[in-house]
Amino acid sequence: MALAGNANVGKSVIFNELTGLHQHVGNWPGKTVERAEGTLVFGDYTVDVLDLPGIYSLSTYSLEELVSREYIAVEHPDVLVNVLDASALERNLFLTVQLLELEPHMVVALNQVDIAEARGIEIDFGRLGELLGAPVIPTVAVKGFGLQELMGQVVETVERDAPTSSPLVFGPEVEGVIGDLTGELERVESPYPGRWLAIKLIEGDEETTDVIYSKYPRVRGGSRRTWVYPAPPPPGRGRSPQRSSRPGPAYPGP
Ligand SMILES: Nc1nc2c(ncn2[C@@H]2O[C@H](COP(=O)(O)OP(=O)(O)OP(=O)(O)O)[C@@H](O)[C@H]2O)c(=O)[nH]1
Ligand SMILES: [Mg+2]
Repeated sequence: MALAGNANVGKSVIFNELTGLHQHVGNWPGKTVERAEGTLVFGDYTVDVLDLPGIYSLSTYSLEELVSREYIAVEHPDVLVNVLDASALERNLFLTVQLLELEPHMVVALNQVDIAEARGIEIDFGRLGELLGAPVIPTVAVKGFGLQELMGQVVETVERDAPTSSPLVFGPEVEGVIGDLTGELERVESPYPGRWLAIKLIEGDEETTDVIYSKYPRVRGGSRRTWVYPAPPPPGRGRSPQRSSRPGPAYPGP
């Protein structure tokens, strides 16, 4: 299983609580990003746990984002545990929606519910789980609260071979464009879901447009409408210097 989420949500506390001394910390191959892996025994299972770097989106503005999205798309962890800060749900769910687009087997750890409660925030986690199409387990990692339940849900997800979580559905106009593009992308060999590639092309995601248009110019030429607008970087977030001088991707890219 892999732990993914924003920075400071409690991923490493959960990782440490689960794996204790059975850890190995190194770097991702060829990258300056830390890779922490560990194991725990839960019931009949020995579970490998990977603590992914804290990220806010799955664009490729940082090495951390690139490492995370390639890992999830290419290595397909049996279960992706998305750790959320319950006291800042709206901000945290921005990443959740993007993770769902990679169509993983997802379980949500709704962490820091103690802080949320102290601020008077009540979350209907059952309803949240229904809306996301993924089980949501409330946790207070620093007290170890909810972690047994979390692991129970992780194991259950594997045992019943649960269907992968589904991406959220956009409005009809956007869905129409995604549908057209996904059709064009059918022949594209990629570890990423076709729908994900379509969304990234619409967003003007640099990594995806570079790879797809150089290898498959037909996708650009064959489409009935023009829908790829070069997306400017979000304000204050230029491309990181690390990113432009990074060695080739560990994976072949989309
Ligand atoms: N009150 C409270 N504090 C928590 C909880 N979980 C984690 N924390 C605190 O939140 C802070 C961040 O926890 P980390 O585990 O380092 O967060 P992280 O997600 O690994 O952060 P990055 O490695 O930067 O991505 C620490 O000070 C923890 O003690 C929780 O459930 N309740
Ligand atoms: Mg951490």
